[in-house]
Amino acid sequence: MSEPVVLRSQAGAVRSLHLNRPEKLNAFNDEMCAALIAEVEAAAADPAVRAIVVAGTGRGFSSGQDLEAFLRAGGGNGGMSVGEHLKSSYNRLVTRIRALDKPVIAAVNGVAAGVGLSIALCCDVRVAADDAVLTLGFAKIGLVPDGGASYMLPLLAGFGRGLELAWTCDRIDAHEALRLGLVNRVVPAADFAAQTATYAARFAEISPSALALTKRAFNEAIMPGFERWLEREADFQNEAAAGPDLLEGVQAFVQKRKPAFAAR
Ligand code: LHQ
Repeated sequence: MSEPVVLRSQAGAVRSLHLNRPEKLNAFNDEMCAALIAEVEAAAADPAVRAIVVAGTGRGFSSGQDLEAFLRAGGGNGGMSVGEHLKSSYNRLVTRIRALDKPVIAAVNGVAAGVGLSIALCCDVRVAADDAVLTLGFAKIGLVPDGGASYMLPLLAGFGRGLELAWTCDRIDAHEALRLGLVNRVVPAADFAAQTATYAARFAEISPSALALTKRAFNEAIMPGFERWLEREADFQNEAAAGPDLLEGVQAFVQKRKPAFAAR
């Protein structure tokens, strides 16, 4: 039997969910996204869980959408538009994470790219290994940041710095991510699991009602339009995906070459 694409473990009141497609740096296919949503729902409903950690197995947190699977599916997902695909997968996941009354901690153990980074940014707090690398990656395949990234990037890093990262897709290291406010703390890679466990355990000791109501207050104060924005973001992505650059960008990635985007 093949390994589950999301591994679940529990230590005290902390539930850890590990994305588990390490050979692809935990790139998301439909199965992994659905499994993560189901695990988040299960953790939400379980009274023994007071904090949730999302991490990756191997050297990646997640490299975003599985671009080979995307290409194999003919540049779409079972006949769905890219926007419909977003709404039925990543947007459901990040909406649930934001609405959850328990803290969700992204443990960025390694490279985080594309919608993998979006998901980390939509979690409540982020801890990164000192050898982690973050990159948006969307513009390299002719897309706009999705999965809530176009909302969270300016919120966390500021407008100019967020836009620069979204456009250039520069790879930034964990210390730069800390400086920009994209992660809360950086810990040595060699001690990542232990320090993440200690960090997460702190949240599991806080009054559950204080945690939940504070999260709701921050959500309502700063991001009341988040869900509506996800719909709009998916519209922008549909518009981007309608042009030729997405296919050129994805083919260039698979063929390990630089994309050539025509002027228009
Ligand atoms: C991968 C991937 C990957 C498949 C590495 N897929 N195999 C929404 C709606 C619709 C359409 C599309 O997308 C979206 C949302 C998105 O997430 S769009 C953005 C998708 N992600 C990216 O564009 C990132 C692509 N990957 C990269 O830029 C690099 O691989 C990163 C920066 C993540 C890591 O670089 P390296 O550390 O140098 O590793 P690598 O490039 O050598 O990757 C290792 C292997 O993983 C390699 O396979 P191979 O067989 O050659 O060893 C890659 O092909 C594979 N891989 N990301 N997203």
